[in-house]
Amino acid sequence: MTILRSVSLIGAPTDIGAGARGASMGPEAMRVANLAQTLEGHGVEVVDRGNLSGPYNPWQPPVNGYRHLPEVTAWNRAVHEAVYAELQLGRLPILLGGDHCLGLGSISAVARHCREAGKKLRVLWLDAHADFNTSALTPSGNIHGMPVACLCGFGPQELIEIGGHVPAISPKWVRQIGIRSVDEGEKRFVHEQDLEVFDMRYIDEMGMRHTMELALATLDANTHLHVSFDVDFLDPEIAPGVGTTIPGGPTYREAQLCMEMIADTGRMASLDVMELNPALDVRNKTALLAVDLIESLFGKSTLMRK
Ligand code: B3U
Ligand code: MN
Ligand code: MN
Repeated sequence: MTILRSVSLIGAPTDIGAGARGASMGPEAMRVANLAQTLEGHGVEVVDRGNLSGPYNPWQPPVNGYRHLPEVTAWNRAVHEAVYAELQLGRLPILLGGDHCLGLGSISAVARHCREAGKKLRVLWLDAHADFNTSALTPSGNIHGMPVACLCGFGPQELIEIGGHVPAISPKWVRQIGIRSVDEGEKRFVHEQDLEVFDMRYIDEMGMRHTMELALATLDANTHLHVSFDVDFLDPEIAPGVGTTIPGGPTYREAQLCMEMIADTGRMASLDVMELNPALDVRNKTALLAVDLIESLFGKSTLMRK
């Protein structure tokens, strides 16, 4: 397998784009759940870069359709630089969120790296939500509901240009999996932009195996695979520690298979673990589950495979 085996953990302790407080404690909960030690147990070299810093959360209502836009911009700039620096070193960055607005900083860095290295990019967006809102469509103003739209060039100037190239990515490069909560206007926009969405209805009918076969089709040796894992992707029965629980998500077995099939490609070269909210968790079980699933992403499976 050609998985990059040198990993850098980057903590981004903020809930600046979220609708509930607490995702700012996500990075520490992942460390307490032994993420680094667990990966080392699988032969992965791990360096923990510690936490980024940025503005505190002023908890204000939306201004022109956005909550905390200047603060969101500052955090995403920090994330962009940190993720880009690790990619330049040939390492695999794992961004520990933090809310999902930071997927913008992370994926814009990955896209910049791919542009410069002449690589193709595939983004797997594992989430209950499409995160494809704009200021005109959002019901909340929370920017964690907008990162995919911003990456595709639909958003405020200061956010869409973070990676220097607008748009950072094309909707064609994205596959969304596990989606089950999309706002009305957002739904129309997803169709308009032709985002490829494997929602829960699709997974129910076709199964996780077929879903992942399609989502991972046409990867080649020159493809950088980025996984953006919003922990609310998982069913809340197994993962209560997130700000917006949406019932009817993937079970433990479905989530494991999803991660194992990603690992089998050998192409994953960057990862976000977002929206973990320890304030809403039960004895850190959601963080422990996330670590368990990340182990599978790095190639652990029940039986040895060749
Ligand atoms: N779509 C809603 C809710 C939401 C999106 N992402 C999360 N929640 N975590 C919104 O506010 O944009
Ligand atoms: Mn999300
Ligand atoms: Mn979500």
